[in-house]
Amino acid sequence: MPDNHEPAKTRSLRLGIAGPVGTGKSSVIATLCRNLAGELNIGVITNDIYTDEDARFLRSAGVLPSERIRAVETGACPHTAIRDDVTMNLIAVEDLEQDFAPLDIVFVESGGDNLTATFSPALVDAQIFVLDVAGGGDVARKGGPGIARADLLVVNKIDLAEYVDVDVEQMVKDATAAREGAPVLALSRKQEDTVQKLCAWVRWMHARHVNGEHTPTDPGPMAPHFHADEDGKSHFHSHDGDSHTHEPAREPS
Ligand SMILES: Nc1nc2c(ncn2[C@@H]2O[C@H](COP(=O)(O)OP(=O)(O)OP(=O)(O)O)[C@@H](O)[C@H]2O)c(=O)[nH]1
Ligand SMILES: [Mg+2]
Repeated sequence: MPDNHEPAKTRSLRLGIAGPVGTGKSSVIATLCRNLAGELNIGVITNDIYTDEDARFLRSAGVLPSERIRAVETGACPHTAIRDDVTMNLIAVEDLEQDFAPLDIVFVESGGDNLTATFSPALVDAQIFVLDVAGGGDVARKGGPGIARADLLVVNKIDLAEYVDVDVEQMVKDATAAREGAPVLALSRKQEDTVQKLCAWVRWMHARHVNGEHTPTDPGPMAPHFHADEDGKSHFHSHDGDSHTHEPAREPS
């Protein structure tokens, strides 16, 4: 008997882009959209604390129809919405997948945060962590969950390396050692060969996702850190396994 039900739609590859403030996350997404939108059906979710600045930047870049780029305003430290309670982001991703079905990839940009913020595997299937040479050549050696265990580590803005005295080859070598051989890509949006390598990695990850060959992995929780409340008081904050605890901060000595 013929089956009139619609065929099950394949869920998109949800690909997170994390990394410290200003390292080039939005630019990486713009570059990927510019290069891949002709072959893959793409949507984008951005995360900002108080604004939709990243979404507006991407819309103005004209790399995708603007309705495919949606902003989540987290209203709290960005890592909270990509790690502890991903509900806002999950709803945004699912709405986008439904409105533009079938999407191949949804890029989720994390708000710029500290070096250790990573996505929960409940939100994304794979994640790219973006560093840049301007943050210093030794950053890659310092490790942390995103640097060590993201699916891809990008060392961005290598066109600036000579101005900030960074040896890109050494930085990539250090990062590769910190990642025990997991992939590291030196990138500049001004160097086409590096852009093509980034696109090739994303195509490869998408194919693995479609073929059921990719298992999302958790890079691990971020390091304990301090937050300032609106009243100016700070509290200690840790993300250990499933628990998420706040304690009053110790007085500075
Ligand atoms: N020279 C150079 N500049 C770049 C490159 N990629 C990004 N930039 C610049 O770096 C700055 C920050 O880029 P964004 O893409 O906005 O960085 P971001 O990580 O999204 O920033 P936040 O969302 O604010 O954390 C911008 O001025 C970009 O033009 C690159 O490959 N080379
Ligand atoms: Mg951005």
